Amino acid sequence: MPEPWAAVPRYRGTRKLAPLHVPSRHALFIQPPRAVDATLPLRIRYSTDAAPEALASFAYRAGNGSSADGNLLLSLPTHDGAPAHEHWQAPNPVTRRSAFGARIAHDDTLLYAEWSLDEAAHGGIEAAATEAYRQIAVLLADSGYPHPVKIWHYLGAINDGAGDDERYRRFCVGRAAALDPGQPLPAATAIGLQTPPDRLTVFLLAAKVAGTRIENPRQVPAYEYPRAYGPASPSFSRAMLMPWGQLFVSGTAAVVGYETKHPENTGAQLRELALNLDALVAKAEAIGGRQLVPAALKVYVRRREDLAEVEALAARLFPADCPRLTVLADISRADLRVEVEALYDPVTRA
Ligand code: 3EB
Repeated sequence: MPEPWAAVPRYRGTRKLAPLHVPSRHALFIQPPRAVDATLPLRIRYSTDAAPEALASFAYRAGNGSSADGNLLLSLPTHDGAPAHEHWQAPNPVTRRSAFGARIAHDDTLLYAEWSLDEAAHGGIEAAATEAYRQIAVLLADSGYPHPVKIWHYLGAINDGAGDDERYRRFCVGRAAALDPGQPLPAATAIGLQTPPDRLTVFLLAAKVAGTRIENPRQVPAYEYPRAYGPASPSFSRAMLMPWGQLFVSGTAAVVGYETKHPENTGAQLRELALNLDALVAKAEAIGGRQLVPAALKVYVRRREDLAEVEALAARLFPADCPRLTVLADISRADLRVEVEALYDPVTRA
């Protein structure tokens, strides 16, 4: 039996990216020339070394435990198995402290906060999510950075449990319980560590100024997903466009409308989510009036056996000069095999 995605036509090096209905604007040949503005409030870099001066740093490797170098360790193996670091760099000096139950770092524009909650000590994933969001609410109210830009959530065994007992769905219930109905929702990523349930890791990027929430014209807003996807719909917006022009894109998967597309075809899911990114970015460009280019992409792949395929396809779909990290991870919906989160920069005009 050929692998299911073997049926997907390959890109032949012609000017069209088969088999998308429209060629992805991420393809190299339609990228505008890159002009990176070093004064942007956040730059994301992937490297093999630590960066102690960064606003935030994450270490990616397999296994549990904490990172020896002060970075937050995320138990996500990289696509080639080599340890990797992600750095969020701010243009100005960073101040660090512990407050609101979190490790905090901030400069004049952005605040980063990081929580690690022991699930068992809080009475399970649902209660831990509620507690995390209570602490986030206090931080937003009292820190001087009142506007959430994006929130990341990492938990083990995310798809364990049947139906409404699935751990991701319980997480969504716990999160929703701590939010006021109608509250504007930030961008988000929710990802499963391929480890046993242990700690809920949450990190928050908050700003002094408010962004504009962007929804995807190809997707039903996640906070309006039908009941079949869980007792509480996922509380996030598809992207947040900041006044300085950067676009923070939520974890984006092959969800069209509210349904998963190509549940058996990893390559087709990656192509479909690239179309979702295209549509979302086009909407943000129309609203913001500035052209956007991808500045950092993180690719989450569920199945180890798909890593090589996804890496090869991602290399064709996304510009070669955009930093990209591919890691092995579980995705919040059991039938999703791949998800991409991204930061886009505004194109600076010469
Ligand atoms: C989706 O489109 C994919 O629960 O915070 C992506 C990003 C997803 C964030 C979240 C979930 C979350 O529904 C899943």
